[in-house]
Amino acid sequence: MGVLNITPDSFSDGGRFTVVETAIEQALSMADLGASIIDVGGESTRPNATPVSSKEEISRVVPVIKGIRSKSNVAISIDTSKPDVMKAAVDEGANLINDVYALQRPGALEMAATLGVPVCLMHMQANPKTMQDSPNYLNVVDEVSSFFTQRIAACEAVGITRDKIIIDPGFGFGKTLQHNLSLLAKLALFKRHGCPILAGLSRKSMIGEILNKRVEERLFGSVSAALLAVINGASIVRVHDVAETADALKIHNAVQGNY
Ligand code: 7PM
Repeated sequence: MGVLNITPDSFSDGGRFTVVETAIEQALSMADLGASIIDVGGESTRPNATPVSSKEEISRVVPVIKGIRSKSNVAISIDTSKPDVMKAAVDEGANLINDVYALQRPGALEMAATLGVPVCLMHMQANPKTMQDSPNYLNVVDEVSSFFTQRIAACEAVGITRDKIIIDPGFGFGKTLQHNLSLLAKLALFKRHGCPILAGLSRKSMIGEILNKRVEERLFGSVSAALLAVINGASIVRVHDVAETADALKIHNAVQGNY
């Protein structure tokens, strides 16, 4: 899964046409380099990011989803927590809902059920503003696992069957470095839920902390972490550096007998 952020600040220019055209090109390039899913997001999850209305979020993502869909059959994931953004995106051809709130915002669960596409349920402690203030768990693996049990049950209660659910421990979302390392080390335990596991580690501060490197220096750490996640049971890795990660995973696949 390749990350595509469509926030005006994520492109140097800022003119709408340029933003949309650049985003579409970037998506097609990631697909070309080996991404099978493009994760399109119109609102930043950054702690101090200004909140975006659903109207604004739709106006950012819809032209990009339209453009990708008109030129490619690559799977598109919509990174949102808002029901009306989910609908607008799926109506334009998005194939998956990626929600860092795990469908806990009002109306999200029902909308996802109505739209009938697969969903990614990510674990987060607290919210993006406060999550890194004082992450606290008795046992992070157990607590994240019971969260999945609860959210999968909530999904099933509205008719989202388990075969449409992907689970994600939410690296960096209300977790210290030690919490993140425990989750990565024990990732295989989440297989008991019977859902594919998604892992997003790309360029995250846990890698920066271990290596003492700035975000633009985290490529090798990110590729290593993605490979480890796959070895430990992840089916999908959410990454910025598609070509480099694809190389690492091709080596893994070859060793697994798929060369
Ligand atoms: C600030 C904070 C900027 C967090 C960017 C981020 C994930 C995700 C993100 C993830 C799933 C980032 C994150 N991370 N969706 N969206 N899993 N499912 O580093 O780990 O990309 S945003």
